[in-house]
Amino acid sequence: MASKSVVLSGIQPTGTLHIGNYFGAVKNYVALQEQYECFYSIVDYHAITVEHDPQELRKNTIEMALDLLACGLDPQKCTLFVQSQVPEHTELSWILSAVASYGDLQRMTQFKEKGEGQEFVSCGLFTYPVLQAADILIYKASKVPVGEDQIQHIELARRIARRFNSRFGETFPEPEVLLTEAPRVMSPADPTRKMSKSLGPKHYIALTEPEESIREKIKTAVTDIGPRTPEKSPGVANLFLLLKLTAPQEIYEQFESDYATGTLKYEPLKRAVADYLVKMLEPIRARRAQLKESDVREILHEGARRARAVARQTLEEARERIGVGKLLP
Ligand code: AQP
Repeated sequence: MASKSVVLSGIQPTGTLHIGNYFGAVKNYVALQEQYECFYSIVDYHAITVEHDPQELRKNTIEMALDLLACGLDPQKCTLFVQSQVPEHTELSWILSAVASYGDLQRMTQFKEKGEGQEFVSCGLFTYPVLQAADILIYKASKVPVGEDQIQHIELARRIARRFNSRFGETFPEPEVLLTEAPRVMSPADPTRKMSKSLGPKHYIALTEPEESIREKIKTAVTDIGPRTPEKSPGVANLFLLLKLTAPQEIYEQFESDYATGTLKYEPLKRAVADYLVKMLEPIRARRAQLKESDVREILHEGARRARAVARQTLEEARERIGVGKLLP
């Protein structure tokens, strides 16, 4: 029997999951575990490339696992683990840094955005995409479910794999990006920018956010700034996207038709978006409330054990290929 294709994705424990992360990536994680060999990593070593609080990081790592399990990750169907528990990632990252181009890293927009205006920019923030390539390639993953903002990093991982393979022999598959129908959910407060935690609380809606706060953020979401045009403004398009993702199709179509005929009022649109979003989040919150932290720690421990068994083999192969294998037979 042919073995299943491997899927890998990572998520940073930098706070709570927001609906951008959910619709852009995590929803896909849940669907893919039914079909593929999936490795999902809470990438704590990525989170230390910007200033962080060690206590918060420890807490957020467990919180992120709780969020992911509440969203529907099933430890019987996928391997969920914390990146730093599989130190093979960082060793492979060093090996890959020898075939990663400095020029390519300089072109990474996320590095430019996160480093811009900062007094101190760490070397880790610059080399972060190489560790990300190692996260993927160490499982020989061929599919990577991510949001649109990560496409450039996955393309870099492909180039790194290609260069390694051409210098040292075929070792890594070139991973491809898997996008959802919502690869870029925008901020309600500034719909020209992606929903993101680092912009501040107005700019994201957390999965665990209280209902009133969700309703308030949708109610005050930016819509049209100028006169209404046939093409939706970014804010209106974002509200329609959220409605499409959460409401029954006929409801969505009704609002679309009202928009097309120029009869749409934003107030009922926003009310519908908030209602369906709150409804969609209910089972996730309910599952999260049932989860026990001690069980989650066990799941992560077992996940790291399984991930390590695979990662160790690939690392050994890469070491052999570059000429730093075992000294004794
Ligand atoms: N707005 C988004 N729309 C769609 N997908 C998104 N992702 C992030 N934001 C959006 C996807 O979520 C996954 C996890 O991303 P991450 O671990 O890189 O989280 P993040 O980028 O730190 O989340 P934030 O809130 O967006 O953080 P900052 O503010 O630091 O940039 C990835 O697959 C990502 O593409």
